[in-house]
Amino acid sequence: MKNDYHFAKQPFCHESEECGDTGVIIEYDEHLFLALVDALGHGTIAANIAQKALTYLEQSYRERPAVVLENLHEHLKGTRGSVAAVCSLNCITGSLSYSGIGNISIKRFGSNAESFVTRDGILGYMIPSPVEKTIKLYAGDILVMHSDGIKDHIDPTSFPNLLMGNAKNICSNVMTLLKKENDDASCIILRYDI
Ligand SMILES: [Mn+2]
Repeated sequence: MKNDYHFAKQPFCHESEECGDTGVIIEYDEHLFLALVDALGHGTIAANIAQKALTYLEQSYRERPAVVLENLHEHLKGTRGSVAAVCSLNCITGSLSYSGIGNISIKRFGSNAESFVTRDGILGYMIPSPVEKTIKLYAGDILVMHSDGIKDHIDPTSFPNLLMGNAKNICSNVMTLLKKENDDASCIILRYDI
């Protein structure tokens, strides 16, 4: 088992500014927990919500994705709220469970190019019951999770080298080539291998 993953975030104005996007990747037993959060708005208030979410996620990585989102919703009540995507991967079998609330993307490239559907809502404010689905990743698949600060249409044919190289390279390509001008941006890349 050798997985390659990377997380990057960038505030929309200046490098030094606080970011309302955040993410975490935690490896445990034979599993990988990946979560991405985009707090509403930007600047200090959003960064504080993102930090609050991160603190929760760092303690909850063993839970199933839908449960994580339900609990994160409770945890963020009283704040402006956030959207989030959560994945849990069994690194041995390639079984990937995912759940998402709000405008945040989970995509797979490789054996099959597809975008996974998240449900509308704002964690901390109002959400439907999170739906959790499970798919299978195959060796060579690339999982891309990104906030809406990244252009939604990732077309590898317009950027032939976009998904080339290791996870860190891909993450850097996505942040450089697809970042929008007017929002915080974040991205998690996982290259699945067995
Ligand atoms: Mn955003």
